[in-house]
Amino acid sequence: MTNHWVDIRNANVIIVMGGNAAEAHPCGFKWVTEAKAHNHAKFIVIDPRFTRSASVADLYAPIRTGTDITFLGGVINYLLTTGKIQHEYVKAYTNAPLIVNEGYRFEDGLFSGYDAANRSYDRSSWAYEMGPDGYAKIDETLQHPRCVLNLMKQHYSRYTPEMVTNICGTPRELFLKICEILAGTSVPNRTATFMYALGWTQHSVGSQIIRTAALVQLLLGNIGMAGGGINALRGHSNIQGLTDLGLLSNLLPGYLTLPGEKETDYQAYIGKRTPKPLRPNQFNYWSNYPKFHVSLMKSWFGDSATKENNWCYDWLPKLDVEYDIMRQFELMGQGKMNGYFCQGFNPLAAIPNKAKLIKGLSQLKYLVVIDPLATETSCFWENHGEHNDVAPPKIATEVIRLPSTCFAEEDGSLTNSGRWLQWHWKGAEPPGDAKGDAEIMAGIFLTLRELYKKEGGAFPDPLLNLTWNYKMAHSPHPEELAREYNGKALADLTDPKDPTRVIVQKGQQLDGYGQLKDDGTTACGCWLFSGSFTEKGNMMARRDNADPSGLGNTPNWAFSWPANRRIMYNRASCDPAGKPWDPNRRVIWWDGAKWTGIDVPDFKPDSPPGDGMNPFIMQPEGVGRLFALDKMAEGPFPEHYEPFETPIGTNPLHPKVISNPAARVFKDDWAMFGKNTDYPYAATTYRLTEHFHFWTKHTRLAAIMQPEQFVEISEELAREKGIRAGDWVKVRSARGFIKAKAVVTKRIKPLQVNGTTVHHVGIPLHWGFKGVAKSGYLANTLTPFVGDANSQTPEFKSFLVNIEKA
Ligand SMILES: Nc1nc2c(c(=O)[nH]1)N[C@H]1C(S)=C(S)[C@@H](COP(=O)(O)OP(=O)(O)OC[C@H]3O[C@@H](n4cnc5c(=O)[nH]c(N)nc54)[C@H](O)[C@@H]3O)O[C@H]1N2
Ligand SMILES: Nc1nc2c(c(=O)[nH]1)N[C@H]1C(S)=C(S)[C@@H](COP(=O)(O)OP(=O)(O)OC[C@H]3O[C@@H](n4cnc5c(=O)[nH]c(N)nc54)[C@H](O)[C@@H]3O)O[C@H]1N2
Ligand SMILES: [Mo]
Repeated sequence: MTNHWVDIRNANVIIVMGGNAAEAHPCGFKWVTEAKAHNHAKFIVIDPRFTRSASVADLYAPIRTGTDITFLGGVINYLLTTGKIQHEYVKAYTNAPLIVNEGYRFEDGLFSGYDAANRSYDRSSWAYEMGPDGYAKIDETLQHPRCVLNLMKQHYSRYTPEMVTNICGTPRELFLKICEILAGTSVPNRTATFMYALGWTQHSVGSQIIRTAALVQLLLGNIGMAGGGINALRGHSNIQGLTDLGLLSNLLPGYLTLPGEKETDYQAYIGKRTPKPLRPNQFNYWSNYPKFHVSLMKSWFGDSATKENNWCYDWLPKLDVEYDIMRQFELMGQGKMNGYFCQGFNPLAAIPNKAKLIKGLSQLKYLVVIDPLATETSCFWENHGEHNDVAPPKIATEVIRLPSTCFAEEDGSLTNSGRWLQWHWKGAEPPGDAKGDAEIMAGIFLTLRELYKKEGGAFPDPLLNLTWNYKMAHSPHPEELAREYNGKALADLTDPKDPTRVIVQKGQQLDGYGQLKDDGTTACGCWLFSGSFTEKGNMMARRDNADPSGLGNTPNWAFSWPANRRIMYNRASCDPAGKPWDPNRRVIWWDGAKWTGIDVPDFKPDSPPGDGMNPFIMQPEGVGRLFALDKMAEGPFPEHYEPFETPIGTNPLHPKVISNPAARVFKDDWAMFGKNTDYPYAATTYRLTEHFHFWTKHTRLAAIMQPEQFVEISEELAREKGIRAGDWVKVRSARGFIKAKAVVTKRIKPLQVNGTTVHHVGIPLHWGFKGVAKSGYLANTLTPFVGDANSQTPEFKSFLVNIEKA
């Protein structure tokens, strides 16, 4: 979230689109109710299904799955053609006036630079036109035909209300009504917030859907404002913490990135990640990259990391490709992977195309599962009749199960969607032989290190030199780990303005990442978390809910990364002169000498208004990007592409380019996509409040509340197919089938799309063959093996099925 949960209360308009917060985030959803009660906020839900969120909305609009870029592109077109944007904000705080390179083109669904053979783009023409002074060119009058605003107008002129209705199936009047309500927040003293989750991310164009919403928010001047922002509602209680700590294959902690295999030169690696400013006098935050990186390496490798050995740069793995979860299973299937560790992860249930997953797991030599429960993954080799029809004697994989605690059985911090690190305390002792995850990992590490010491082996250096200074080597305490993430001084640190004054003594915890150095005198395991465990103690354990501003930002409750900042990009909540756009939403302001306010300024604290410094300091040009330059795989402006399995079989905007031309598909998976002639219905998978994924079916009470697998269809489709409520139905895709009970509902309606009727089939995802609930099929028996071109998040939300009475 750019903002945070409590801040939703400050919004005038709330859009839940691509999510179902009432069901999947029932606790946080209370802030929507508060906004309605105290702020008379208008609450809008846009979803293929009339959800529990929709049931309390002021306005509900249906939409066909996978078409949100068209809807939001239509909103952009409405805002630009009616002029209902926050003009001063757009001109000063976005790249609207910057001029784009002459070589940039968009034609017939493709941007310039497309390489069909590799399904990827040469992105070099998606750039600014540079002036002789080395800075990007700008036209403050917004007249230049190639300034971003004019290219954007041209790009979205195709997204007319007629096109929106034709592609999304949303009735025209409803669409226009939503445009009008959103446009009402283009004035400085009204804001809208977008709350989204998987209904946006789980598409082959997921990242671009989110970007389209960000464009709407920038045009409306809603980023940086209390009650505004783009708010990703995260899933597992600590999934935000997972990405913050770099547990994706291409990341290091704090969103630093692993080198690629060609990046053998340390200086070149650092140089590439420390971009030069694109506008005069712009401060670029990533100029701090070397400080973060060197401090990370000092944290990991201590005295072994020296300037002379480039802080052990050669010890970092170098990536040939990204090892996302789909690639991992692709490699398993090709027999290129020997062993696999699953910690708190049940991929057989969670990843698309079950048949492909079973094939992969069956080819492993060994599989280690670290989990409190007997999951489907750990039991993939068991025969469960129609629900898991495998032949155990043919599977040679050795499966090792290590029983772990669950989060409630240990101390630690959870980072919520609003970026708050909140400390929690153990609620119960672990049962039986279960051990905490840290203890299990420590055990594996210490044993491996011992083996390397005794027997040697290829490349032992990083293992033998890893810092491991815990009181109990076999079981690091969560507080010890948290202190490492915060970071400490390795030498006395002095005040840059007065070198005789020591501000942090050698060995002490740092106050925040502002104190990090690139000379080896600081260690820090994750710069974003610096400030969370200082000499004053555990900031994550703070529980003071005082709210002096009345805007709900409670600065002494837990710790919010970065730097305890509650609203990101908050410099943009003030006009260029440093005065808050809205006197009732004063977040920060310029007091004549410095930036101050009720939040930690997201800006250089002493940089006065008018000195050329722009508010989005994470970008080298300092402004919000309407045009993304080379950052996205499929283009600098979001464009509508159909799901890989489309119920209309064409793309009405450009029939020659139907689906995302830059999405990765493995060779054998092309043949596994279904056509609308065989599988005519649009399917989508989702959650129910009563279950959490695939593990609450192991608890009796949850199993009683939702005992049995079902799918949802409209009354119209039921009639067409002769299906009655409660009938057993068979749902088939090109990858397999499931059987479930039919729920026939008014909450799903057929939509008129591009001259045909599109029916949706709704598939809750919680069932499987382990646990105490009635055994069922894994929903991911049906889903296709393709993901978002940038994040590789699978397309779980839009695929094709057929349905018949079983
Ligand atoms: N009770 C419970 N809560 C949970 C979870 C759980 O399993 N159970 N899981 C947690 C996790 S890990 C996550 S990631 C979150 C997920 O939170 P959500 O994303 O809110 O959950 P979903 O139910 O997967 O999907 C949300 C909605 O997206 C809609 N949708 C599908 N396709 C589209 C589309 O193309 N456009 C639009 N506009 N909407 C679409 C679906 O109809 C559905 O109502 O929930 C978390 N909370
Ligand atoms: N079709 C379809 N598929 C989906 C989705 C969808 O919307 N549609 N959503 C996707 C999403 S967003 C998600 S997040 C995934 C979820 O997929 P998973 O994360 O694989 O699902 P969970 O059942 O939450 O699995 C977590 C496992 O962690 C274990 N666990 C709990 N606490 C601890 C602990 O402290 N330590 C350890 N070691 N284990 C613990 C649980 O017992 C459980 O088995 O599913 C994805 N798959
Ligand atoms: Mo998730």
